[in-house]
Amino acid sequence: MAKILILTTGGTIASVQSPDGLIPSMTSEELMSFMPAVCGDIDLDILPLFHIDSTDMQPEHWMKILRAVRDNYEKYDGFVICHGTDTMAYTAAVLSYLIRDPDKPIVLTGAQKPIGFEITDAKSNLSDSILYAADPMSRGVQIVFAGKVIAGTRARKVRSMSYAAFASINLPEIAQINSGHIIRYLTDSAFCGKRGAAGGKDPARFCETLDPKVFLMKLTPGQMPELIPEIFRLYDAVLIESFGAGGIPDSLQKTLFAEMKKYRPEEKVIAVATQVTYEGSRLETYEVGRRIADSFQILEAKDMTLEAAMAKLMWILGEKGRSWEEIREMFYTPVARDILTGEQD
Ligand code: ASN
Repeated sequence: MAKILILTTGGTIASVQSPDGLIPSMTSEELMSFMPAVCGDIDLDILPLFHIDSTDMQPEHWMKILRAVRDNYEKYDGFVICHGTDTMAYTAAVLSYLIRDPDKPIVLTGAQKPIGFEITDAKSNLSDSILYAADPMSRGVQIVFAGKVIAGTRARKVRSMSYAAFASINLPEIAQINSGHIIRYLTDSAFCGKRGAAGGKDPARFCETLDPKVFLMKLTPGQMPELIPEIFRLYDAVLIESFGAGGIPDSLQKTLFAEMKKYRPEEKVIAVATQVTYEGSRLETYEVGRRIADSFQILEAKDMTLEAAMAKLMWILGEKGRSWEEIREMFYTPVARDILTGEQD
């Protein structure tokens, strides 16, 4: 009989209506009381971690989730983390880097409507997640939501109200779940393989260091450069969410480049990504992109999601003293299919 541990953190799934709006105050026992018997032969335990709207998710919460999975890893066959949808893609990305080569499934799920509402997606999301986590071929960090199984490194919240809240960006969905049947599309060893078989790698290594000082700087036309020196002062890495294939506007270039010249590339890591959802960046395409790519040692997110690029930088910089070569190599080395186009492109 598969043993699954359900970790609860709050979110809409565990929310109740209050005069001030939805609040995630349901206890884990109340949450589970709404669950119909999922499958006769799955043994479920519940571990409440906290009760927050995922808008309030912080790196300390990520560490609490990580330690709960680590401390119970040997005792269970799979994990289901009930989480608010707003920051679920960030948590999924962070866990994908901090839990390396897991040979068991670590599933994140939630809902767009509370489990106590008459019309809700919570019950199907939870039962799909439990079913997926109990399947002996499931492994790795994934989001199970609205019948889709999405790699933790590839998820993005794309709808704020309706049920199909998540999309898989620049990678097909790993699987679909239809009326209790799992249809697998990707069978890489990161997502699929017999439990306990590490595929030649050390099974599940847990990394507990993270550097949250990564700033996401979204570019907009007309932006003023005055804040840039302050961002450089406060943060260890800046992920520039630029336009289209990637580029730096003339209006910001002087200030940005002056700051970049003050530091070695490993002291302030600069990465360029795009605000376009699909297909990623290709900095060498335009002169506006080559301006930065030809003059500085920087990273490029390419087809990675912003959430994954943020989380990957936090993970890489979590260990102090890495050289620029190490940082670059780690950033471009694929983890759970987070990047398809490596440095060679
Ligand atoms: N605000 C909620 C949260 O992220 C949204 C949800 O779960 N659907 O906690």
